[in-house]
Amino acid sequence: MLIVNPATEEILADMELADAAEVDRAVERARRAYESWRDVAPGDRARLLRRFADLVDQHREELALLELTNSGHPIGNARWEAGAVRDVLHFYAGAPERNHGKQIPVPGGVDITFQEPLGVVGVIVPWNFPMLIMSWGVAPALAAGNTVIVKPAEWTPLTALRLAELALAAGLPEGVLQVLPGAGEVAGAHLVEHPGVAKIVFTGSTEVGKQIAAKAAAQVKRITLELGGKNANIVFADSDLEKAAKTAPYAVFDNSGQDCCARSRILVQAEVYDEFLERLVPAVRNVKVGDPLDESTEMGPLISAEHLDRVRGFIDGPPYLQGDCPQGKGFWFPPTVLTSAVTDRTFTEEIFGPVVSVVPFADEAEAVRIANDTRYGLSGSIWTRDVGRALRVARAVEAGALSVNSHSSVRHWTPFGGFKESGLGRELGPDALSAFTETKNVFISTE
Ligand code: TXE
Repeated sequence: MLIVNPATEEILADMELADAAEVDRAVERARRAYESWRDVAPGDRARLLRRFADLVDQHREELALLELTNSGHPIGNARWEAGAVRDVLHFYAGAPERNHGKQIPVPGGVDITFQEPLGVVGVIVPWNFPMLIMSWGVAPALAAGNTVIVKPAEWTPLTALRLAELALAAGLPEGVLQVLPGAGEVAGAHLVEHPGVAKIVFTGSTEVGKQIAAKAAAQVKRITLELGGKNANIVFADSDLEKAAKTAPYAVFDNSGQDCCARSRILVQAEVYDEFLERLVPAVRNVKVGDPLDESTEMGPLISAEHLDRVRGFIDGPPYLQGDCPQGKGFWFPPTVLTSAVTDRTFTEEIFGPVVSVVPFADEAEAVRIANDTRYGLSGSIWTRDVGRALRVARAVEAGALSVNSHSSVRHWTPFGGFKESGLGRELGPDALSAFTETKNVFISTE
């Protein structure tokens, strides 16, 4: 399969895709590696993960440029992502030595629990944040004593392959972390169905997530799912309107809108609706779209020609506002603002492109009703100066990661994941380890 730079359409590599037999061999290697990796002393496992993190840090610029070339991310974003991969590895490097069980008082003996690793974990990664999302599954899985097979997205395998090389160079034993480029329906599906794989971590579309959940259920296989989003950015009349309008474009056009946390529905209280739109226009026009290598670029291209067609297909009338983007080679789409009705497809479906819809609402109850009127429930923002309202709305919105007077969704210290059809389970934060371990209870009689 040809791997293409989405900003230039230059061919970067011709990648061989793994077939089912190759997945079988990788699972066999991972199972063998698991036999010794699970028994590596926690302090030694921690040291290896720290060394891996240090190598990522030393290769930060190289990884950033590779991600930029393969995914079209602006250089500033790509550098941040490489730094975030390092931070996630460091954070979970602290976990093996703190992965304690409990001693529970019971009559007639002593009762203790152990946090046992699961075995081989399959991590199926999307193309929107290839190395970052890979690290969210890999770091806690390895820390807990599992071995991992990563199946990167077809279009974006390059940083994943480089990270696997760095892991080996850091001293992780052969077979502990493997990366297998392959097609979703072939290598991905085979990993999900393989009885030797104990758990699947999947980030991608809700449709594929449902198929994976159904197949995993047949084997009672453990799963964590991070799926789509159609997130609300709720702006109340009492908010700092200038800040809300200035930051709103970045909350959706960042990574060209290819972000499950994109705040692609802006809900504005009716009395400030016109004023908000007036302030939004220059903010959108100011978004710098272009060459990802240019240090001042804020938005790059879409990932592929196919995805560009999909995003274009959503726009069937004149938009309220459209910014500029490069013409010619590359998969470019301009920042686009729509004033949709709440029933429009653009307001209800995840576009996964730089398209945002703005609608008015009358009061708090209506804002919550519109925000929740979706099958998704991943993230959202609430802009208000009223603390009581901020908390009331945050509690009422059915989503897993909310921010008040901010658009921040992902921090490696805190849990991340979705309500409803946005997913199952949580990644990141201190509790992620429990998603990669099984609790074992042992009772020892003293009688
Ligand atoms: O995702 P897929 P696609 C949403 C977004 C986007 C749409 C389609 O709306 O426009 O999904 O993107 C692997 N068994 N998100 O088609 O197909 C695949 O190879 C096992 C949201 O790229 O879900 C890739 O590695 N694996 C999202 C990964 O699944 C399978 C991120 C994701 O691909 C498989 C990406 C199968 N049957 C897209 N079929 C987010 N939550 O951030 C595919 N795959």
